[in-house]
Formats: sequence, structure tokens, C-alpha cells
Amino acid sequence: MNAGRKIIHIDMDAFFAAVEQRDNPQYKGLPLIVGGKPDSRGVVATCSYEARKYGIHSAMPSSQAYRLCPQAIFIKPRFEAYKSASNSIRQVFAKYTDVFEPLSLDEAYLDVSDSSFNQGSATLIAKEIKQSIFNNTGLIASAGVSYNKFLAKIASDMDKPDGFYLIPPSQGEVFVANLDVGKFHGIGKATEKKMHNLGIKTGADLKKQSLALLVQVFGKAGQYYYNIARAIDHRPVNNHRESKSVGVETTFQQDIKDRQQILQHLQQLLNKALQKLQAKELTAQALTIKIKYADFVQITRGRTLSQSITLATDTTLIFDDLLKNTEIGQRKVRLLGITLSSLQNQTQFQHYQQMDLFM
Ligand code: TTP
Ligand code: MG
Repeated sequence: MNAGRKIIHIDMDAFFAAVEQRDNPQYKGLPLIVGGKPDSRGVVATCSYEARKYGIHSAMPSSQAYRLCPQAIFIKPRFEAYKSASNSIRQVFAKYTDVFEPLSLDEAYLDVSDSSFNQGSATLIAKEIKQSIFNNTGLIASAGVSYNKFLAKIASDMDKPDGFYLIPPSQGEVFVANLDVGKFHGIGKATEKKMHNLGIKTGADLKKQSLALLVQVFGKAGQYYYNIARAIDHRPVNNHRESKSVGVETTFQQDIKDRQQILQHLQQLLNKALQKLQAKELTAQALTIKIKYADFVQITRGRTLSQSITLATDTTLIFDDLLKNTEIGQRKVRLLGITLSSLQNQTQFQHYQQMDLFM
């Protein structure tokens, strides 16, 4: 089991806005909004803490932000600068552990269970990481420390900005019991509403529900909710280096030749690979197929797409293209495989999609 894990969640404060204030000191201490201009249909990507006092937050229409604070400074995002700051932050993580999982440009989980830094004290390691991030980038991070991902993530939000918060094993369950379900990571607005309709407002309310009911109402996620109500979360921190690609393949009992049949198998394999990705909260932008003919001669064909591949992607043209210079339909095949690569974290992907709104 995962007893005694030490997980740190790091999340940068007002990330894009902080980079802008660092690079343009004249904006320091002022309400600063990074995102769409007030007269555009764009949205706020983020804003400085000075702007948050006016009720402005991420994803709010810029026009509304302007009404709340007309004197705010609005600037367009500079993704290159954020990417570069993000790289520096990841270099700091890498000094402390091999096991860290970025969730977006400004956020990551670290598993420091086996770290020998600071006699293995996760608290001291987290504080040192904050300091080291500041020394290297001039930016401020908040840190949460606990014994699983769910709690560490909540903890990093508890004391923002420049936060540090520890949830020790003895306090995990009490902590969750008192928390509003809307604050739970993985419970979005729609689920929150559903829960409220069932009278579930806090972690304690959630804990009273049976697993059967939660699964009946929320499907597969029911088990996750059941566990987190008990502060149980066994999800490992996925080492970024391990998740370069996801592959599935199948060897047929009898070799097949029919093109249509082969296309069906490819689609099934793709669906399986996508489900695997989903479980890791990842998306993919590159697709490779592997074909082993009956005589064991093997070929691969790959393609990178302009958008992430999902279950909704129309694969007809993609597969047609990939099979173009092959002997599919003419030669017997004994094995087919699909590999998805160019992986991105889903959260990061969603952020980028939102950014597109004002690009
Ligand atoms: P967050 O960590 O959610 O927000 P933040 O770092 O700006 O502020 P804090 O953590 O202190 O509350 O997101 C990180 C960056 O991702 C943020 O600076 C801008 C971008 N982002 C968007 O573009 N759209 C969004 O809806 C959100 C939430 C973030
Ligand atoms: Mg942040």
C-alpha cells in the first residue's frame, strides 16, 4: 500500500500576472489583468491579487472585469515568457525528486517519499523549493504538503499567496469532513449541483453515502468520491518521463486481410489507447500505427495532428492517410498496434483551449 507517502503540490501565485509584474516592474502593486482586452469578447486568463480584490477572476469576460475595475491594466498574454518560467520551475523540481508530475505550466505534484533532502522532511523540502523557485525566477509559489495528491492539492490553495500548508495523516479525514464538496478537486460545477440536490454539501455529508448510491448516480467517478470522502487517494504521482506514449496492440488468432475489418480493429485499438490516456488525465496529439504482416515484416506509420485526438475525432481521413503507402487490403496481417504520443496533461490542454478564446 501507499502508507506514509509524502506528496507536495506546488502552484505558482497569479502565474501569468506575476511574470508580467516581474518583467514590467511598473505594474507591481497594481490591478493587472492578463487576457483579452476589455473591448474584445475575450476572457481573463488570470489577474494579480490586487485585481482579485475587485472580484475579478480567471475565465471572467474581460468586459465584466473592466466594469468591476476600470482602472485595471489589461495586457495580452506572452506564452513564451510563461513557458520559459515554467521550465525553470521544473528544473528546480528535478533537483529534489525524479518523481514529479506537472499539471499545467505553473503546477505540479512531487513525490518526495524517498528523498533524502532535509532528512526527508517534506515540510522543509517544500519550503526550500519555494525559496529556490524565488531565487531562480523571482516568482512566488504556494506549497501544499500531505500524504496523497488530493490533500496536497487542496493544501496548496489554503494559504495563498506565498502559502505553505501541511495536512498531516492524523488530520486528513477531519479536514475533508469540514470541506465544501465544491472545493474538492475533481468535483466541477455540475457535479457540485447534483450533490447539493442530494443534500451533500460537505465531505462529512459525502461520507454518509453508500458506495452503491455514489456509483449509481455518478458512475465510475462514484468510487473516487467515496474514497476522497475518507481522504483516501492512491493515485501515484506519474513521473513525467514515464508518460511519453501509450500503446496497445493485438495479435489475431487468424491473419486478416479485409481492409474494412482492419479499419475496425484500428478504431477499437485507438479507443482502448484513448481510455488508457484518460485514466492518466492525458491527451495526445500524435498517432502511430504498427502493422505486422503475416510473414512478420513490420512497418509503422505516424502522423502528428493539429489538435488533440479524442473519442470524438473523425479518424476516417487519418487512417486513410496512414494506410496509403501500405499493403493493407492486399497482404495478410497478423498484428496491429496503435501508439499515442505527444502527450499533454488534460488540465493544461483545457487551459490552452481557453487561451485560444482571445488569441
Ligand atoms: P492557476 O494556477 O489556476 O491561477 P494563477 O496561478 O493565476 O493564480 P493562483 O494559483 O494564485 O490562484 O492557473 C495558472 C495559469 O493558467 C494562470 O496564471 C493563467 C492560466 N489560466 C488560464 O489561462 N485560464 C484559466 O481559466 C485558468 C484557471 C488559468
Ligand atoms: Mg497558480
